[in-house]
Amino acid sequence: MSSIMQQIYEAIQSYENIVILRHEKPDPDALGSQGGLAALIKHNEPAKHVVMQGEDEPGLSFLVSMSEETAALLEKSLYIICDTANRERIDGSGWDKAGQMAKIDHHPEVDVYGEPSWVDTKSSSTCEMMMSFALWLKEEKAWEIPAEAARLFYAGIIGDTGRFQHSNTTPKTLQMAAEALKYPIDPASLFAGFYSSEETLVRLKGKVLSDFELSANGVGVMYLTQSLLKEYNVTINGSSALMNVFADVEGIKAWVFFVENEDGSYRVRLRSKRIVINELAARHNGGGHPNASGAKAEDLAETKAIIEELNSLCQEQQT
Ligand SMILES: [Mn+2]
Repeated sequence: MSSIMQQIYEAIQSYENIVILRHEKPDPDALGSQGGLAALIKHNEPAKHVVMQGEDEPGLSFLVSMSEETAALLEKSLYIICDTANRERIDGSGWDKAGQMAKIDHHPEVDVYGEPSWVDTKSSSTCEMMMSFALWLKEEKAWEIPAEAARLFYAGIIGDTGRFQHSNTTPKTLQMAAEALKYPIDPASLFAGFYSSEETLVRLKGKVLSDFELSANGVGVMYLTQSLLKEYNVTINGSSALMNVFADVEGIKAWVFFVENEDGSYRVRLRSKRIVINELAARHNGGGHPNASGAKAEDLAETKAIIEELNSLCQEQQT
């Protein structure tokens, strides 16, 4: 059997119409793998009709924009799905009617789909896989790597490794990033796009860092009241960017933001390092992941109850 890269190459060769999709609420790895692969194919196979589909992500518009045109002739199209573990999360339509559907991803395989399916959970990011695919195409098929593809693959690697800080960073990750950097991609402008924020948000961040409370059990608490949000001119949605600003304080196990709604109730944003918090969230009209959940509190009394429950969870687990 030929290598997985050869199989994906052959799939690309077999179709004139290629639609590239990724998961909903895209992050830099999703957009980078989608946009970079599109740039790579367009550059080397200019006769092919390549379409990127999905909702645009306003905060990441400096990376790539989706195609204006829609896909034609679904049954004669190859769909390539990037960075998406399960079909439920695919952002875009028509893939269920595609002539062929391929998967390229690094998440644990919760939903087996795609022919061929290239899943490498040891890769930091789908973009790391894409960069190695690009190098293989260069070596084996004499393809060129356009700078735009290298820029987008680099962006995805940065995104999923947190600038090479997370434990998913391997020697291969750094090698692929180094290969991308051989092209004129201006990483400084990428960093500016990722990490610059509005002044109002930076000022509120200062307020949060000075005012959050940390209990002896390792529970961090911050209230964002209506008056505070108005004073700092930050919206409820905008304030979600502050979720992790004190997550690195020594001794913290879980943390919560109570964001006051206009009617005096609260949005509850919960995070934890290890303890499981989604059951607590479910008891307060919410839910989510074991370490990242959301809930609702009717009033101040319910926020106090949540703080107490979090403290007992953290006290139970003294690790
Ligand atoms: Mn990813």
